[in-house]
Amino acid sequence: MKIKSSEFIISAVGPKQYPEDGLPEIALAGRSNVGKSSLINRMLLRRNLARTSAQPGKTQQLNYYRINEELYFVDVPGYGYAKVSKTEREAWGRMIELYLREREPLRLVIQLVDLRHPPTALDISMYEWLSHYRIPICIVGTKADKLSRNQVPKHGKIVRETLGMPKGQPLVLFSSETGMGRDELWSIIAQAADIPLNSPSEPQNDPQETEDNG
Ligand SMILES: Nc1nc2c(ncn2[C@@H]2O[C@H](COP(=O)(O)OP(=O)(O)O)[C@@H](O)[C@H]2O)c(=O)[nH]1
Ligand SMILES: [Mg+2]
Repeated sequence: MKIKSSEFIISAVGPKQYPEDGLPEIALAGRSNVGKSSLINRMLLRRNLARTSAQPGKTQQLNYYRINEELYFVDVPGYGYAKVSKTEREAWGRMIELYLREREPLRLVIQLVDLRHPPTALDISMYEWLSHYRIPICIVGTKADKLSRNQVPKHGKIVRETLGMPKGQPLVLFSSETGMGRDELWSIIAQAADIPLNSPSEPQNDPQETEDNG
């Protein structure tokens, strides 16, 4: 995917603030600190567009980023953050639930899990919830660079088994440090959003950059 533009649009605290242009939306979900902001930055080749926060879970909004005037990334701040009140957490949960269940332009939820450890109980319930509502999911195992080369596929297998993922469902082994998994994830996103990997307005004059996804 050629990134021609990427910009932060809004931290939405409710549906009235969601964009109305109907562009496809790709949501990023996962517990605080799992690497959502880092993944957004790496996907967009931006160093600091999505702040990699030192204060996990502080943001309680849906953060919208628009890419190439073609799609949005929606950063859904982490679940499982202990330091907010129960009332806050419940209100937040309702907002996320509504967004995930009823947002018309939503095409895919990328659920991030930390590849170093088996998915947590919260990861599992999030996954089961999304599956229950038949929301398209792609699981991304983050921080793959922190594992040795031969640990990576082993841990991938544990993630698949722990979540009970069906065979055809994608699991992308990812690293925001090295860029591992980036091309694979873009290809999944482009397919879900129904946009070309290389925009048609962009002459494909460099055949070596064209991916073979066969
Ligand atoms: N080594 C490594 N560290 C990562 C990776 N992704 C995120 N981190 C680190 O994990 C911490 C939390 O990342 P962040 O993107 O803010 O997580 P978020 O809370 O889900 O948005 C930061 O210190 C990041 O630098 C990765 O792929 N590899
Ligand atoms: Mg973040």
